[in-house]
Amino acid sequence: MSSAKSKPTKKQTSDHSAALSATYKPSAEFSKKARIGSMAAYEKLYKSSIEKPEKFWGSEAKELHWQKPFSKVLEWKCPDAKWFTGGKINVAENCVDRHAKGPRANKAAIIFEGEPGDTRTITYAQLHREVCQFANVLLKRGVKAKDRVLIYMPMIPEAAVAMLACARIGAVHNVVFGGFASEAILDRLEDSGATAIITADGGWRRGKIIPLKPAVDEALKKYSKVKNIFVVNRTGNEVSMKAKRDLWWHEEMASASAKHEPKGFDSEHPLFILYTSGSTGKPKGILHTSGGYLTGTYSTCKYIFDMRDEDVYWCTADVGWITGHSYIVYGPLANGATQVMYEGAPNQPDFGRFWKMIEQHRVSIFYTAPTAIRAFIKAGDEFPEKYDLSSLRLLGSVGEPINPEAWHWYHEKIGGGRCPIVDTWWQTETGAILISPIPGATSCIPGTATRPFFGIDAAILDDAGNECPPNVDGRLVIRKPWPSMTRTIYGDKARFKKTYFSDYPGLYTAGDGARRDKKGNFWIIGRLDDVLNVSGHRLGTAEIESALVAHPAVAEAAVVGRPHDLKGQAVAAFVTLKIGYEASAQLENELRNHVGHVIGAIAKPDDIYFTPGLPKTRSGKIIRRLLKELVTIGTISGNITTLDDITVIDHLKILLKK
Ligand code: 7RM
Repeated sequence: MSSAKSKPTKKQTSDHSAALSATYKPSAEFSKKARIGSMAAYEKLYKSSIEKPEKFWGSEAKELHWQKPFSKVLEWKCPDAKWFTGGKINVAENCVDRHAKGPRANKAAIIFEGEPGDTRTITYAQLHREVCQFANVLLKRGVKAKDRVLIYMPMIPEAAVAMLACARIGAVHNVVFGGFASEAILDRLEDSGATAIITADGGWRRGKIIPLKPAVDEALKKYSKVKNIFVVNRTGNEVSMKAKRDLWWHEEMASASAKHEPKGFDSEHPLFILYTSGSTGKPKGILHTSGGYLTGTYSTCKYIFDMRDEDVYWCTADVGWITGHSYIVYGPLANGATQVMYEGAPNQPDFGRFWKMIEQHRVSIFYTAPTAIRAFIKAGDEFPEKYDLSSLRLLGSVGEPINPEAWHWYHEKIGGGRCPIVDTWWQTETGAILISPIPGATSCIPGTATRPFFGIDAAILDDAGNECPPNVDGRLVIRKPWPSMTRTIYGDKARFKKTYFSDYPGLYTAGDGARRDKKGNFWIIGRLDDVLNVSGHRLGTAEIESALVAHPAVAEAAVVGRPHDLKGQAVAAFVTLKIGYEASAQLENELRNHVGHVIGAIAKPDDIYFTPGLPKTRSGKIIRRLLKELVTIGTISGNITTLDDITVIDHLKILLKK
């Protein structure tokens, strides 16, 4: 197997930092089989895709099934994009019928594993049947094209069936993450004007039933437009069913026909709304449409995950996030992939669960988040070491910059040193991955998402709108429209224009800080509100965090700025330690010096707080805003409804009083 290992170009020495910045070229074996097998091939296609984006995207779109071919690839009048105009497409037909009616009919589409250990394999033919049936259920109950349908479900195949059935009849789904409370449901119902809800009695999480239906009932006390609630029987816990309004999924399905002809919708027909937090105010309803979104997710899956019929793909995200929409439902199914879907927690019954599932289902492509990787590092190497992970050939990362320490652990302990890691940068708004290695071509360097995807014209600009020279921080922008870009903030075009298209005329601003190195690799620093300015030096909180996490004692770290008389801002670090390490003044000092050593004295944290946990959103993003409030005003004034564990805040308040 050693010939297949991707080798660091720098000699692996005892020098820790040299190993951390090594470059990993894909193995010859991997490149040979890949669609894009060399950097020269990437450069060539990238160049032509940027010179003629409409040609590239047009030919990608043509790999999908159009009921009526499009006459024009793009109509762009900033901020309004129309892709594949004149074309009629049915998204569900592309994700399901196309495969169900061909040689993939009896291929597994979804290999489901419930947290208690129950498993179910759904072939494309079976998926087709279920999607058609549920489409008929929705139609029978009066759901029409463009109606909004709220989906609040656990990670079970019915969630994908529900989304696809909406897409099939042209209804607009709004998936609300199952971890959100009734208030979040109510906000979204009101903003979207939804008239139907699809939910379940509950789902399994950490060995317990998490009820879902009661939160829906609670929200509906203050919202009256919902005509029907469809309820999947997953956990068997008792739920109250309101006569006529509330319907059991299995009862509705039992009498529904499996015959449904998919109608073609305009390419710009709305597909879904997904709410995402902005820097201020209420969540934004990011709207995505049909033909362009499907083209983007299809094409990125094909090139970035290099998906093959023989692959078993697993993305550990929840369907409640954009990653679940694009890289569980639409992208992989449009590619006819076989994928694993898992209901529960990564540590149920212990931190070996994921690795056991990879062994059992022979997973070959695995896509997860840095926050999960750090939790696994903290739990200990003995978990992955117990299992055979040799089926893996490609790893992916998403959601935040991956710190080199986590990258190396992922590469060695999970990838066995042989799997490329695609560090994929994108956003709810971008719909699909925009910056990422192409695994058979790009040399991976821990910490960089490397180069833009085909057709993506990414750049880094200074405040005046000039392109930053290499290694100088600026704002990440996308200069040309791309098919899977969001079309609006639902019901608020003005906010859409202001948030994304007003910093620089005609360009999309991502809200992330980034820099490019001399080779053209993009290093994402983080949200611009997370950038510190210490004595005139710009520092990414992620950089300091990465340095802290590289210390053997540190499991996870979050860094924020606080006002400082002399420096402008001082660095405050919140640190959780790995098991076996204890907080002490000595360790505090050691960490300070460590950061000074890795980045420079300027980045040494002024304050270090040792804490058992960090405030996170339910998708695992650290909420630095709360930490920032704590260190600046000593308390929390803002909204904490997105917080996963409220007790963390109480603990931090006590810590800061000391
Ligand atoms: C897919 C997703 C978007 C924000 C984005 C970044 C951060 C995501 C990476 C990343 C560095 C990455 N959508 N982000 N991926 N930063 N490297 N590979 O997470 O809408 O929920 O978040 O996440 O700050 O702007 S999202």
